[in-house]
Amino acid sequence: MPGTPSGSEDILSLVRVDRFPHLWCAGCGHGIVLGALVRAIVDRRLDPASLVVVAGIGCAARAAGYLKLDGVHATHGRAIAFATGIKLARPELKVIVITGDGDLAAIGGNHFIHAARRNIGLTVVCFNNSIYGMTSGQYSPMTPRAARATTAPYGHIEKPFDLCELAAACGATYVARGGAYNPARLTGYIASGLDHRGFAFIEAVSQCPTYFGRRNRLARGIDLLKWQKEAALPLERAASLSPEEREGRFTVGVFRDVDEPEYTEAYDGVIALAGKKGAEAGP
Ligand SMILES: Cc1ncc(C[n+]2csc(CCOP(=O)(O)OP(=O)(O)O)c2C)c(N)n1
Repeated sequence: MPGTPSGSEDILSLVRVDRFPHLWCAGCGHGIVLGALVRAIVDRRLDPASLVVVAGIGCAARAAGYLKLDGVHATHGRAIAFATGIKLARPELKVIVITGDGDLAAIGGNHFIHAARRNIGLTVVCFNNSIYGMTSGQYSPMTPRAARATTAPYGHIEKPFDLCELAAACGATYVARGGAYNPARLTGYIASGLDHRGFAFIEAVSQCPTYFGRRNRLARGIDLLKWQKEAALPLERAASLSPEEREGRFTVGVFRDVDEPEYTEAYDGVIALAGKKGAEAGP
């Protein structure tokens, strides 16, 4: 039953423990986010045979390889494109996309905005560690202004995206942000995303002590988790604060949750109509 506390046996049945030790560095947040995803699947008692996981390239994307589910480890930035094809061919499946902030918002940005606009039924979980972890710490579209990165040794001069505002503005119908600092809340957001029939986007703030933390005086995973906990601002509270008071913080909560026509359902309608027209026209 949804909401029932789940046993570790259910959780382990979804994890390829034989592939451990995993490749993530000590203190990395990606394992916590993966744990939240697994708990959400168990919580909703989803049949593993009804799930497909699609990942791009990066430390985040490697999470898909630790799941005992059918899946595709796709090319960099193209997870949503592969997932769109799978969903169109097999709309009855739940298609989960695992992606990093670079994979999703840099090279994959075009796929992201258009999938959100189409409201196609995918559950996209972005592990946002504000950096390209896998390739040794280049800045990403999510690196905060003034933060240091391998490619911004004097401080980053660009303003990052707000991925949740972007997803919602493009048309995503479920949008939420949580973080590794609060795995229970994050699990709830992912579970709601899995329940949702349209495009669900969950941003999971994660941490990279190795490349982001060390360059920004937050060298240990615990330092970054403490920073997340202090910087997280519930949406309801954020509304009453000035831009100055919100500076350096990030909002958490559910940004959007609405029911709108889902793409593959609408596409089925086109197939039915085309079949009828074809039959009327005769051979
Ligand atoms: C076409 C292409 N360009 C660049 C790369 C190199 N590359 C691999 S992973 C990656 C960035 C991954 O960053 P992110 O998605 O934020 O994930 P993280 O490793 O931080 O979890 C890049 C640029 C690649 N594999 N393919």
